[in-house]
Amino acid sequence: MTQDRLTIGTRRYSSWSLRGWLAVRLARLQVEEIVIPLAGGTTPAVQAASPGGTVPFLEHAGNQVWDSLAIAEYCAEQAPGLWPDSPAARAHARVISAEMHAGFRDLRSAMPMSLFRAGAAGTCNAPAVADNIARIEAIWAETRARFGATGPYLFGASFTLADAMYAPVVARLLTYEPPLSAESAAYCRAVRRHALVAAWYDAAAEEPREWWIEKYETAPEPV
Ligand SMILES: N[C@@H](CCC(=O)N[C@@H](CS)C(=O)NCC(=O)O)C(=O)O
Repeated sequence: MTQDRLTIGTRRYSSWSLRGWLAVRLARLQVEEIVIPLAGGTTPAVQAASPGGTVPFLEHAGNQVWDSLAIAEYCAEQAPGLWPDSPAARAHARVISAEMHAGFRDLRSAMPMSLFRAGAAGTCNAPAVADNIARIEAIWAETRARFGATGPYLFGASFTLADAMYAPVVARLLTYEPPLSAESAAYCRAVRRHALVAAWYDAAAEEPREWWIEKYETAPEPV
């Protein structure tokens, strides 16, 4: 039987790891955390550690789960309540999480997650990225209008797996500071203030300097 553990990549950069880690922490799974410093391309240690060659990779109770959305679903089975309660809200949470997991490629490549990158604000105005951001803002606005009246998150007072899936998008928007509606900016602040997200940032700030990847720390060329 394997040890229960969650393998993740460098917290400053590993957006998919943040999603999986939030799900595992929301579900309160007792796992050892192993952090593999990412190389900024293919990371041999990640290839060796994970069946899918990527992180996050969860090993729990003899199960192996190597994809962030699958980890979210696994955690929801372990701790019911991580998706919204009503079937309509749950269906919506799942479809917007799936859209995030499969999409927004222009945003993801133009704005790599780098939590403390200096000089990044306002550097990316590419139309394809603006289109991705417009779609994300539309999703957030629709979701909050339909389901979010009770609190600051997508489905109200509870930080759900849908918020976990969008947390790295929030991190990118906070680093690159593109123009956002007041409502989107308020949602980003709420996510950043969540105790688990704050804990992730704090742990990322403590990572050794040797793990930094220069191309993600220097100011990006404006596009
Ligand atoms: N679809 C996967 C994508 C995971 C992914 O691409 N993770 C990156 C790190 S953020 C990775 O492991 N890259 C391979 C490497 O660094 O070698 C998921 O949702 O978990």
